[in-house]
Amino acid sequence: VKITSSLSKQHVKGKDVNHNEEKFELRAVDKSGVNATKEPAKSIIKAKAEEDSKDNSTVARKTGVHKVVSLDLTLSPRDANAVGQFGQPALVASHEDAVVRKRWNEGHFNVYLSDQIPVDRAIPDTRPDTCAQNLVHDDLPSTSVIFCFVDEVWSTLLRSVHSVLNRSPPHLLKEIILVDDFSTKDNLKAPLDEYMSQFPKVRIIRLKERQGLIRARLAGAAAAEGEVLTFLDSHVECNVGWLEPLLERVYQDRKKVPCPVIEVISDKDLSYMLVDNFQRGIFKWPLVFGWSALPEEYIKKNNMTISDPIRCPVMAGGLFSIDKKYFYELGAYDPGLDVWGGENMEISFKIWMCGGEIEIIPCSRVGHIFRGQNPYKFPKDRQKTVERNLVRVAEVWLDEYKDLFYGHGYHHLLDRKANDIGNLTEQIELRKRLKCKSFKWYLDNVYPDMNAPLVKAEGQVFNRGLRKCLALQKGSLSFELCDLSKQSQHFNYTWLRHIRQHDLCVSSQSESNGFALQTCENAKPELRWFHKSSKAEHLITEFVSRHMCLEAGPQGDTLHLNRCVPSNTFQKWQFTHYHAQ
Ligand code: LR7
Ligand code: MN
Repeated sequence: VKITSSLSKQHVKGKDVNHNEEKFELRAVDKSGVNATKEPAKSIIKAKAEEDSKDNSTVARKTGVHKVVSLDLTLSPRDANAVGQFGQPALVASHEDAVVRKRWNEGHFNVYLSDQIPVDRAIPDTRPDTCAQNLVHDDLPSTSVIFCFVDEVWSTLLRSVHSVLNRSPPHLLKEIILVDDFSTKDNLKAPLDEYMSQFPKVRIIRLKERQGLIRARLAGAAAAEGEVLTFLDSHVECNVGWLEPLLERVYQDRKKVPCPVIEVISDKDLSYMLVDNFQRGIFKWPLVFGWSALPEEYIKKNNMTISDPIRCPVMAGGLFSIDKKYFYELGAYDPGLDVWGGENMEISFKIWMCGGEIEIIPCSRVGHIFRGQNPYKFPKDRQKTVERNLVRVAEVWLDEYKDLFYGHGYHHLLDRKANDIGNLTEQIELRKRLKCKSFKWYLDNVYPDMNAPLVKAEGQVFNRGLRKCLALQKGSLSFELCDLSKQSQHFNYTWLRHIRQHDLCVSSQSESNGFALQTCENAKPELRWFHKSSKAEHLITEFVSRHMCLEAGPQGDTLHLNRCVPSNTFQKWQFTHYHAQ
């Protein structure tokens, strides 16, 4: 499987955002919230609190509320003619193409252009209309914002930091922690220290060797003093009013893990683009992150509006808030995960299976530059690094469903000798200690629209030439008249490509062109049979192992391997039920 990021880019709305200055200024006037207009608790909060109290997990607190603070500290005066101002697409003249291309690889986006855009540019307020009227509590917890970076582009790193400083209510922003994951660029050393020294809230932590984003986040979390941790990628722009809606959810229930809507900052023209509504994070096999719209019926059934929190089976990974104590109760991240990838699956499964919830909060919006490639080096092979991370996650969290992970192109990872995944004891212990629910529970309750059949096919194995079914009796295989009631005729064709009855698997023996029965073992390649099922052939196809086909003898007294001949019906097999191709 090639690991790509194609799925991970949010679908950008067909219609462009309103880059209208007027609208922007209109919103920006709404600074009243800074001094908290104390209005009675009503509407949204009340409705939500009632809804939440149904599960008894929320402590109802009686404090004041105010309208969400929609401030943007550097709003005026602003140079309306600056490049990229208000999130508009910025253009470079054609004679600059060469320099754009030359500097592209510094960050795998238009670095040349980014450097010309003000570090505190305005962006359009893309929240649904009702968001600015929402009420949040006066005594929200404070947060530490943690940015990890390795060789981040100067202008995008600064823009990320400024967007937090300018658009977060100061009393809620405990600090900004920049974790430098052993960058090599000179400007990220003394010049960055110097630049950030003008902001007392910004702290820089320097890692002494490259740790990867997962352990870098752990280092940031360990140093954090806020009650809530807020993780962000280092090439983002937080939008107006982004923070309070996140903290409000944590306040209502410390086991809620809210994520902002991640909008798209174009890698080419750096414009700020809206994404579709009702999007949630999902995964497909083999644990590939993606976005998918909530099912229409679900939206109707729950009377959802575009500003309601969206339950989210998995998070994208980079942008979320979490109660600091809760983060540690969950065992934080598996520190054995390297560099990049998989940690979003790990924390998502952990949160849901161990009693928490992940939500996307449409009233909180943060732009992110989606890049075609990672602009930094992986200490080891990228593909292998990500695969190893995913195997760790699969082995700890997926239970019997890990077969689906391996079965989607990762069979080779079952060979532990070739793939050292490190020690998992602590992670497995943690799951036990936290008494987390099963992966089946997660699928049934959190992601019911996920199709996850445990076997690819099951039932009788009918041979077309012989017109009889395979049977396993007294430890050996034979053919019998098909009889649905006989358990001896029931086999599974698994994701690991085993033809299996209980613990026994059909194995090919290349020397003798025969077969044998063996105890099923994941790592043995001789137990894997490639079985293509296609509707066109009425699901009757071959079992292929080592380029040879499983064949029944004409009298039904043998079962052997033979050269594959498409017209040979004694090589055609059919299971009763097929759950997946
Ligand atoms: O070794 C590293 N050390 C780091 O500090 C590698 C990366 N990093 C930093 C890096 O500088 C950046 O700030 O970690 C951050 C994330 O790395 P990216 O931007 O290269 O990741 P990404 O945006 O391609 O990938 C997404 O998936 C990752 C899986 O490990 C992380 O969870 C990222 O945080 C995550 N990004 C998002 O969720 C933003 C939305 C993208 C989507 C979908
Ligand atoms: Mn990123």
